[in-house]
Amino acid sequence: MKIMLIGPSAAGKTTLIQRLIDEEIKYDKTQAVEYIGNFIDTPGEYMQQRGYWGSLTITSHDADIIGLVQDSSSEDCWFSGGLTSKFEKPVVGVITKIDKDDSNPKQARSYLELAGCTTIFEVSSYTGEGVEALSQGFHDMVNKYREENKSRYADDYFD
Ligand SMILES: Nc1nc2c(ncn2[C@@H]2O[C@H](COP(=O)(O)OP(=O)(O)OP(=O)(O)O)[C@@H](O)[C@H]2O)c(=O)[nH]1
Ligand SMILES: [Mg+2]
Repeated sequence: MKIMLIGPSAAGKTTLIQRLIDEEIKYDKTQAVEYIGNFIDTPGEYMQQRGYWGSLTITSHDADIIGLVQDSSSEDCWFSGGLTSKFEKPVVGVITKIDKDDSNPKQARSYLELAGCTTIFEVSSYTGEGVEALSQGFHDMVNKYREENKSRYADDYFD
């Protein structure tokens, strides 16, 4: 199973992956698309700069599920309305940094809903809150998608 995270720079994608795979949490700027275990990490600039969109789209075909990552302490929204329809895989919304004093999960949720996310998780990679539920959510959605779309893919596609 491959989970691809997309979101602006500093949204917390890499830190979330570190938490999900139980690695030491340390800042490590993502410089290129990186495959880390079951995850595909992407640099925020790839969604913030139009010219890189093609790369994200192509890589998304390698993923079973896409996570749009929104920092709950940021007022900026980089997701265009209806963005989820651009991907042919399930897309979930992920709200990060809910431990912060200036966290505003409600606003973050409204951004992700406008982007088209119907399933949204709230997490803190620092405290671990919500991370287990997110992990389970990824699994459940991928399994459902596989079951529903079996006939569209070769037998070994999801191996
Ligand atoms: N308080 C708090 N800070 C966080 C959390 N997650 C990430 N951060 C901090 O936010 C900053 C950016 O995190 P990254 O995970 O590197 O963000 P990114 O989305 O991978 O950024 P790019 O690689 O530039 O695309 C770092 O300083 C993290 O320590 C969180 O859950 N809580
Ligand atoms: Mg990163």
